[in-house]
Amino acid sequence: MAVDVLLGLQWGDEGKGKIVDVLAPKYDLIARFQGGPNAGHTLEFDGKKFVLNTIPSGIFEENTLNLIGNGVVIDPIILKRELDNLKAAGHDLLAKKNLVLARKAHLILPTHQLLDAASEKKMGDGKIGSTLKGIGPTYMDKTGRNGLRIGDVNLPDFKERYNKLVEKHINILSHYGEVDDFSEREKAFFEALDYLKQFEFVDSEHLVNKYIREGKKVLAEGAQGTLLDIDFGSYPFVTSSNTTTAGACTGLGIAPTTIKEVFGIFKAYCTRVGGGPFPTELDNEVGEELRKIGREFGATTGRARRCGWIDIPALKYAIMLNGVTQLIMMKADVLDSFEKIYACTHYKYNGEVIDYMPYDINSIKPEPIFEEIEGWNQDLTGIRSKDEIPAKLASYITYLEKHLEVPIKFLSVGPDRVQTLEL
Ligand code: 2SA
Ligand code: MG
Repeated sequence: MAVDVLLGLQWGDEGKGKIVDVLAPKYDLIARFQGGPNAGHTLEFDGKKFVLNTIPSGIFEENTLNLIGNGVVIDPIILKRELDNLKAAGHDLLAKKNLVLARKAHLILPTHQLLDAASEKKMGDGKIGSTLKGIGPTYMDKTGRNGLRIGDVNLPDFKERYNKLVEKHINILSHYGEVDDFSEREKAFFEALDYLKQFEFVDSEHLVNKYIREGKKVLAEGAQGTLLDIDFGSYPFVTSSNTTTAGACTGLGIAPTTIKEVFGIFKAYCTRVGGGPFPTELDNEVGEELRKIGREFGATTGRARRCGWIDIPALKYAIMLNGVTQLIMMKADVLDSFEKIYACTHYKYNGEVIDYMPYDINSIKPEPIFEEIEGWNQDLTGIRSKDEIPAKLASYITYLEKHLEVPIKFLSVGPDRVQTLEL
């Protein structure tokens, strides 16, 4: 058993990128297993900040290989841009040879993006609030068995396959209305593909299992969060992939029995970006303050994230679905200035008090029941060891562990690598 999984337990943006970067030295391989450039993984160290979309967060570590797994959807234009930006900052991954791509990863075409935009426009108020990166339409073509995979670029009839798929897309788009010109983007798409061909394409299932056999350590890096999972999230306001531990199996080609630790990441409060239900949302000045202090803006789209208090029933649901063995609490420092903080322990729902996430949270809103908790009211950002944790924060941690029944093993008190405490 040599694979650990790291994923988000809320609606994304829990800080997965930062923690992968911190843990990377312990691993030989870091593998992204689902999602695509809808993700924005932010890493900060040595006064520098990087946002990664498709590229795994282990690239800054020497001796760690990074894999974009078969479950990921790749926009070649965005991936090339990420690689260009990294190169300009002194990290040339082509030279370092520390990034490989799964042949079976599906490609996001320029027309997938047009379809995403057209679908969102058509839905009006009921829209998903997608990142408009073409994620949904690409996974639709994958499950619809029409998709193109990055390994296909080396096939002699790639261009014909591409044209056939684009023709299908144009047909659909013309039902929505006018088809925007995408010739510039198409040109960039093929240029980017040519560039990406210089990287090694692998069969991720064989690569990862070889690592496992050789006793090497693998970390599977999730994107988005459990409550955005296509099966178990707040459907239809979800992303189009399995963001849960199960997704690591299908998104890399590994058996469930190879998985050892499951790191579940959550914020000391909660955020959501895009549409959909959010029981503990604070649509008021407190939410505004959390957004301001926590700098809660989309790492990819810049959209303001909705903010609210921590939701224990939702976290318990996520822990169950993923088989979480260790918890990691992020952004505790964002609560430094709050005299009182709140944790939702139950919902009032349909005239009843319940402690679980019900089936329908779209048409009937669960009303959160909060417990009040004394804030620690002190600056945590300079803390570097667990002995310096204030008593009130220590009791908040114990309180959460009691409810969640899983130990909190790491605590983050700021965006920098060094602001991470092992508990
Ligand atoms: P999509 O684009 O089809 O996956 O959108 C569907 C829903 O999933 C949400 N989603 C996200 N939520 C939080 N963070 C994400 N990544 C970026 C970030 C988002 C950004 O790190 O900040 O920059 O706005 C992410 N990706 C997808 C999305 O909001 C929809 O609700
Ligand atoms: Mg993010």
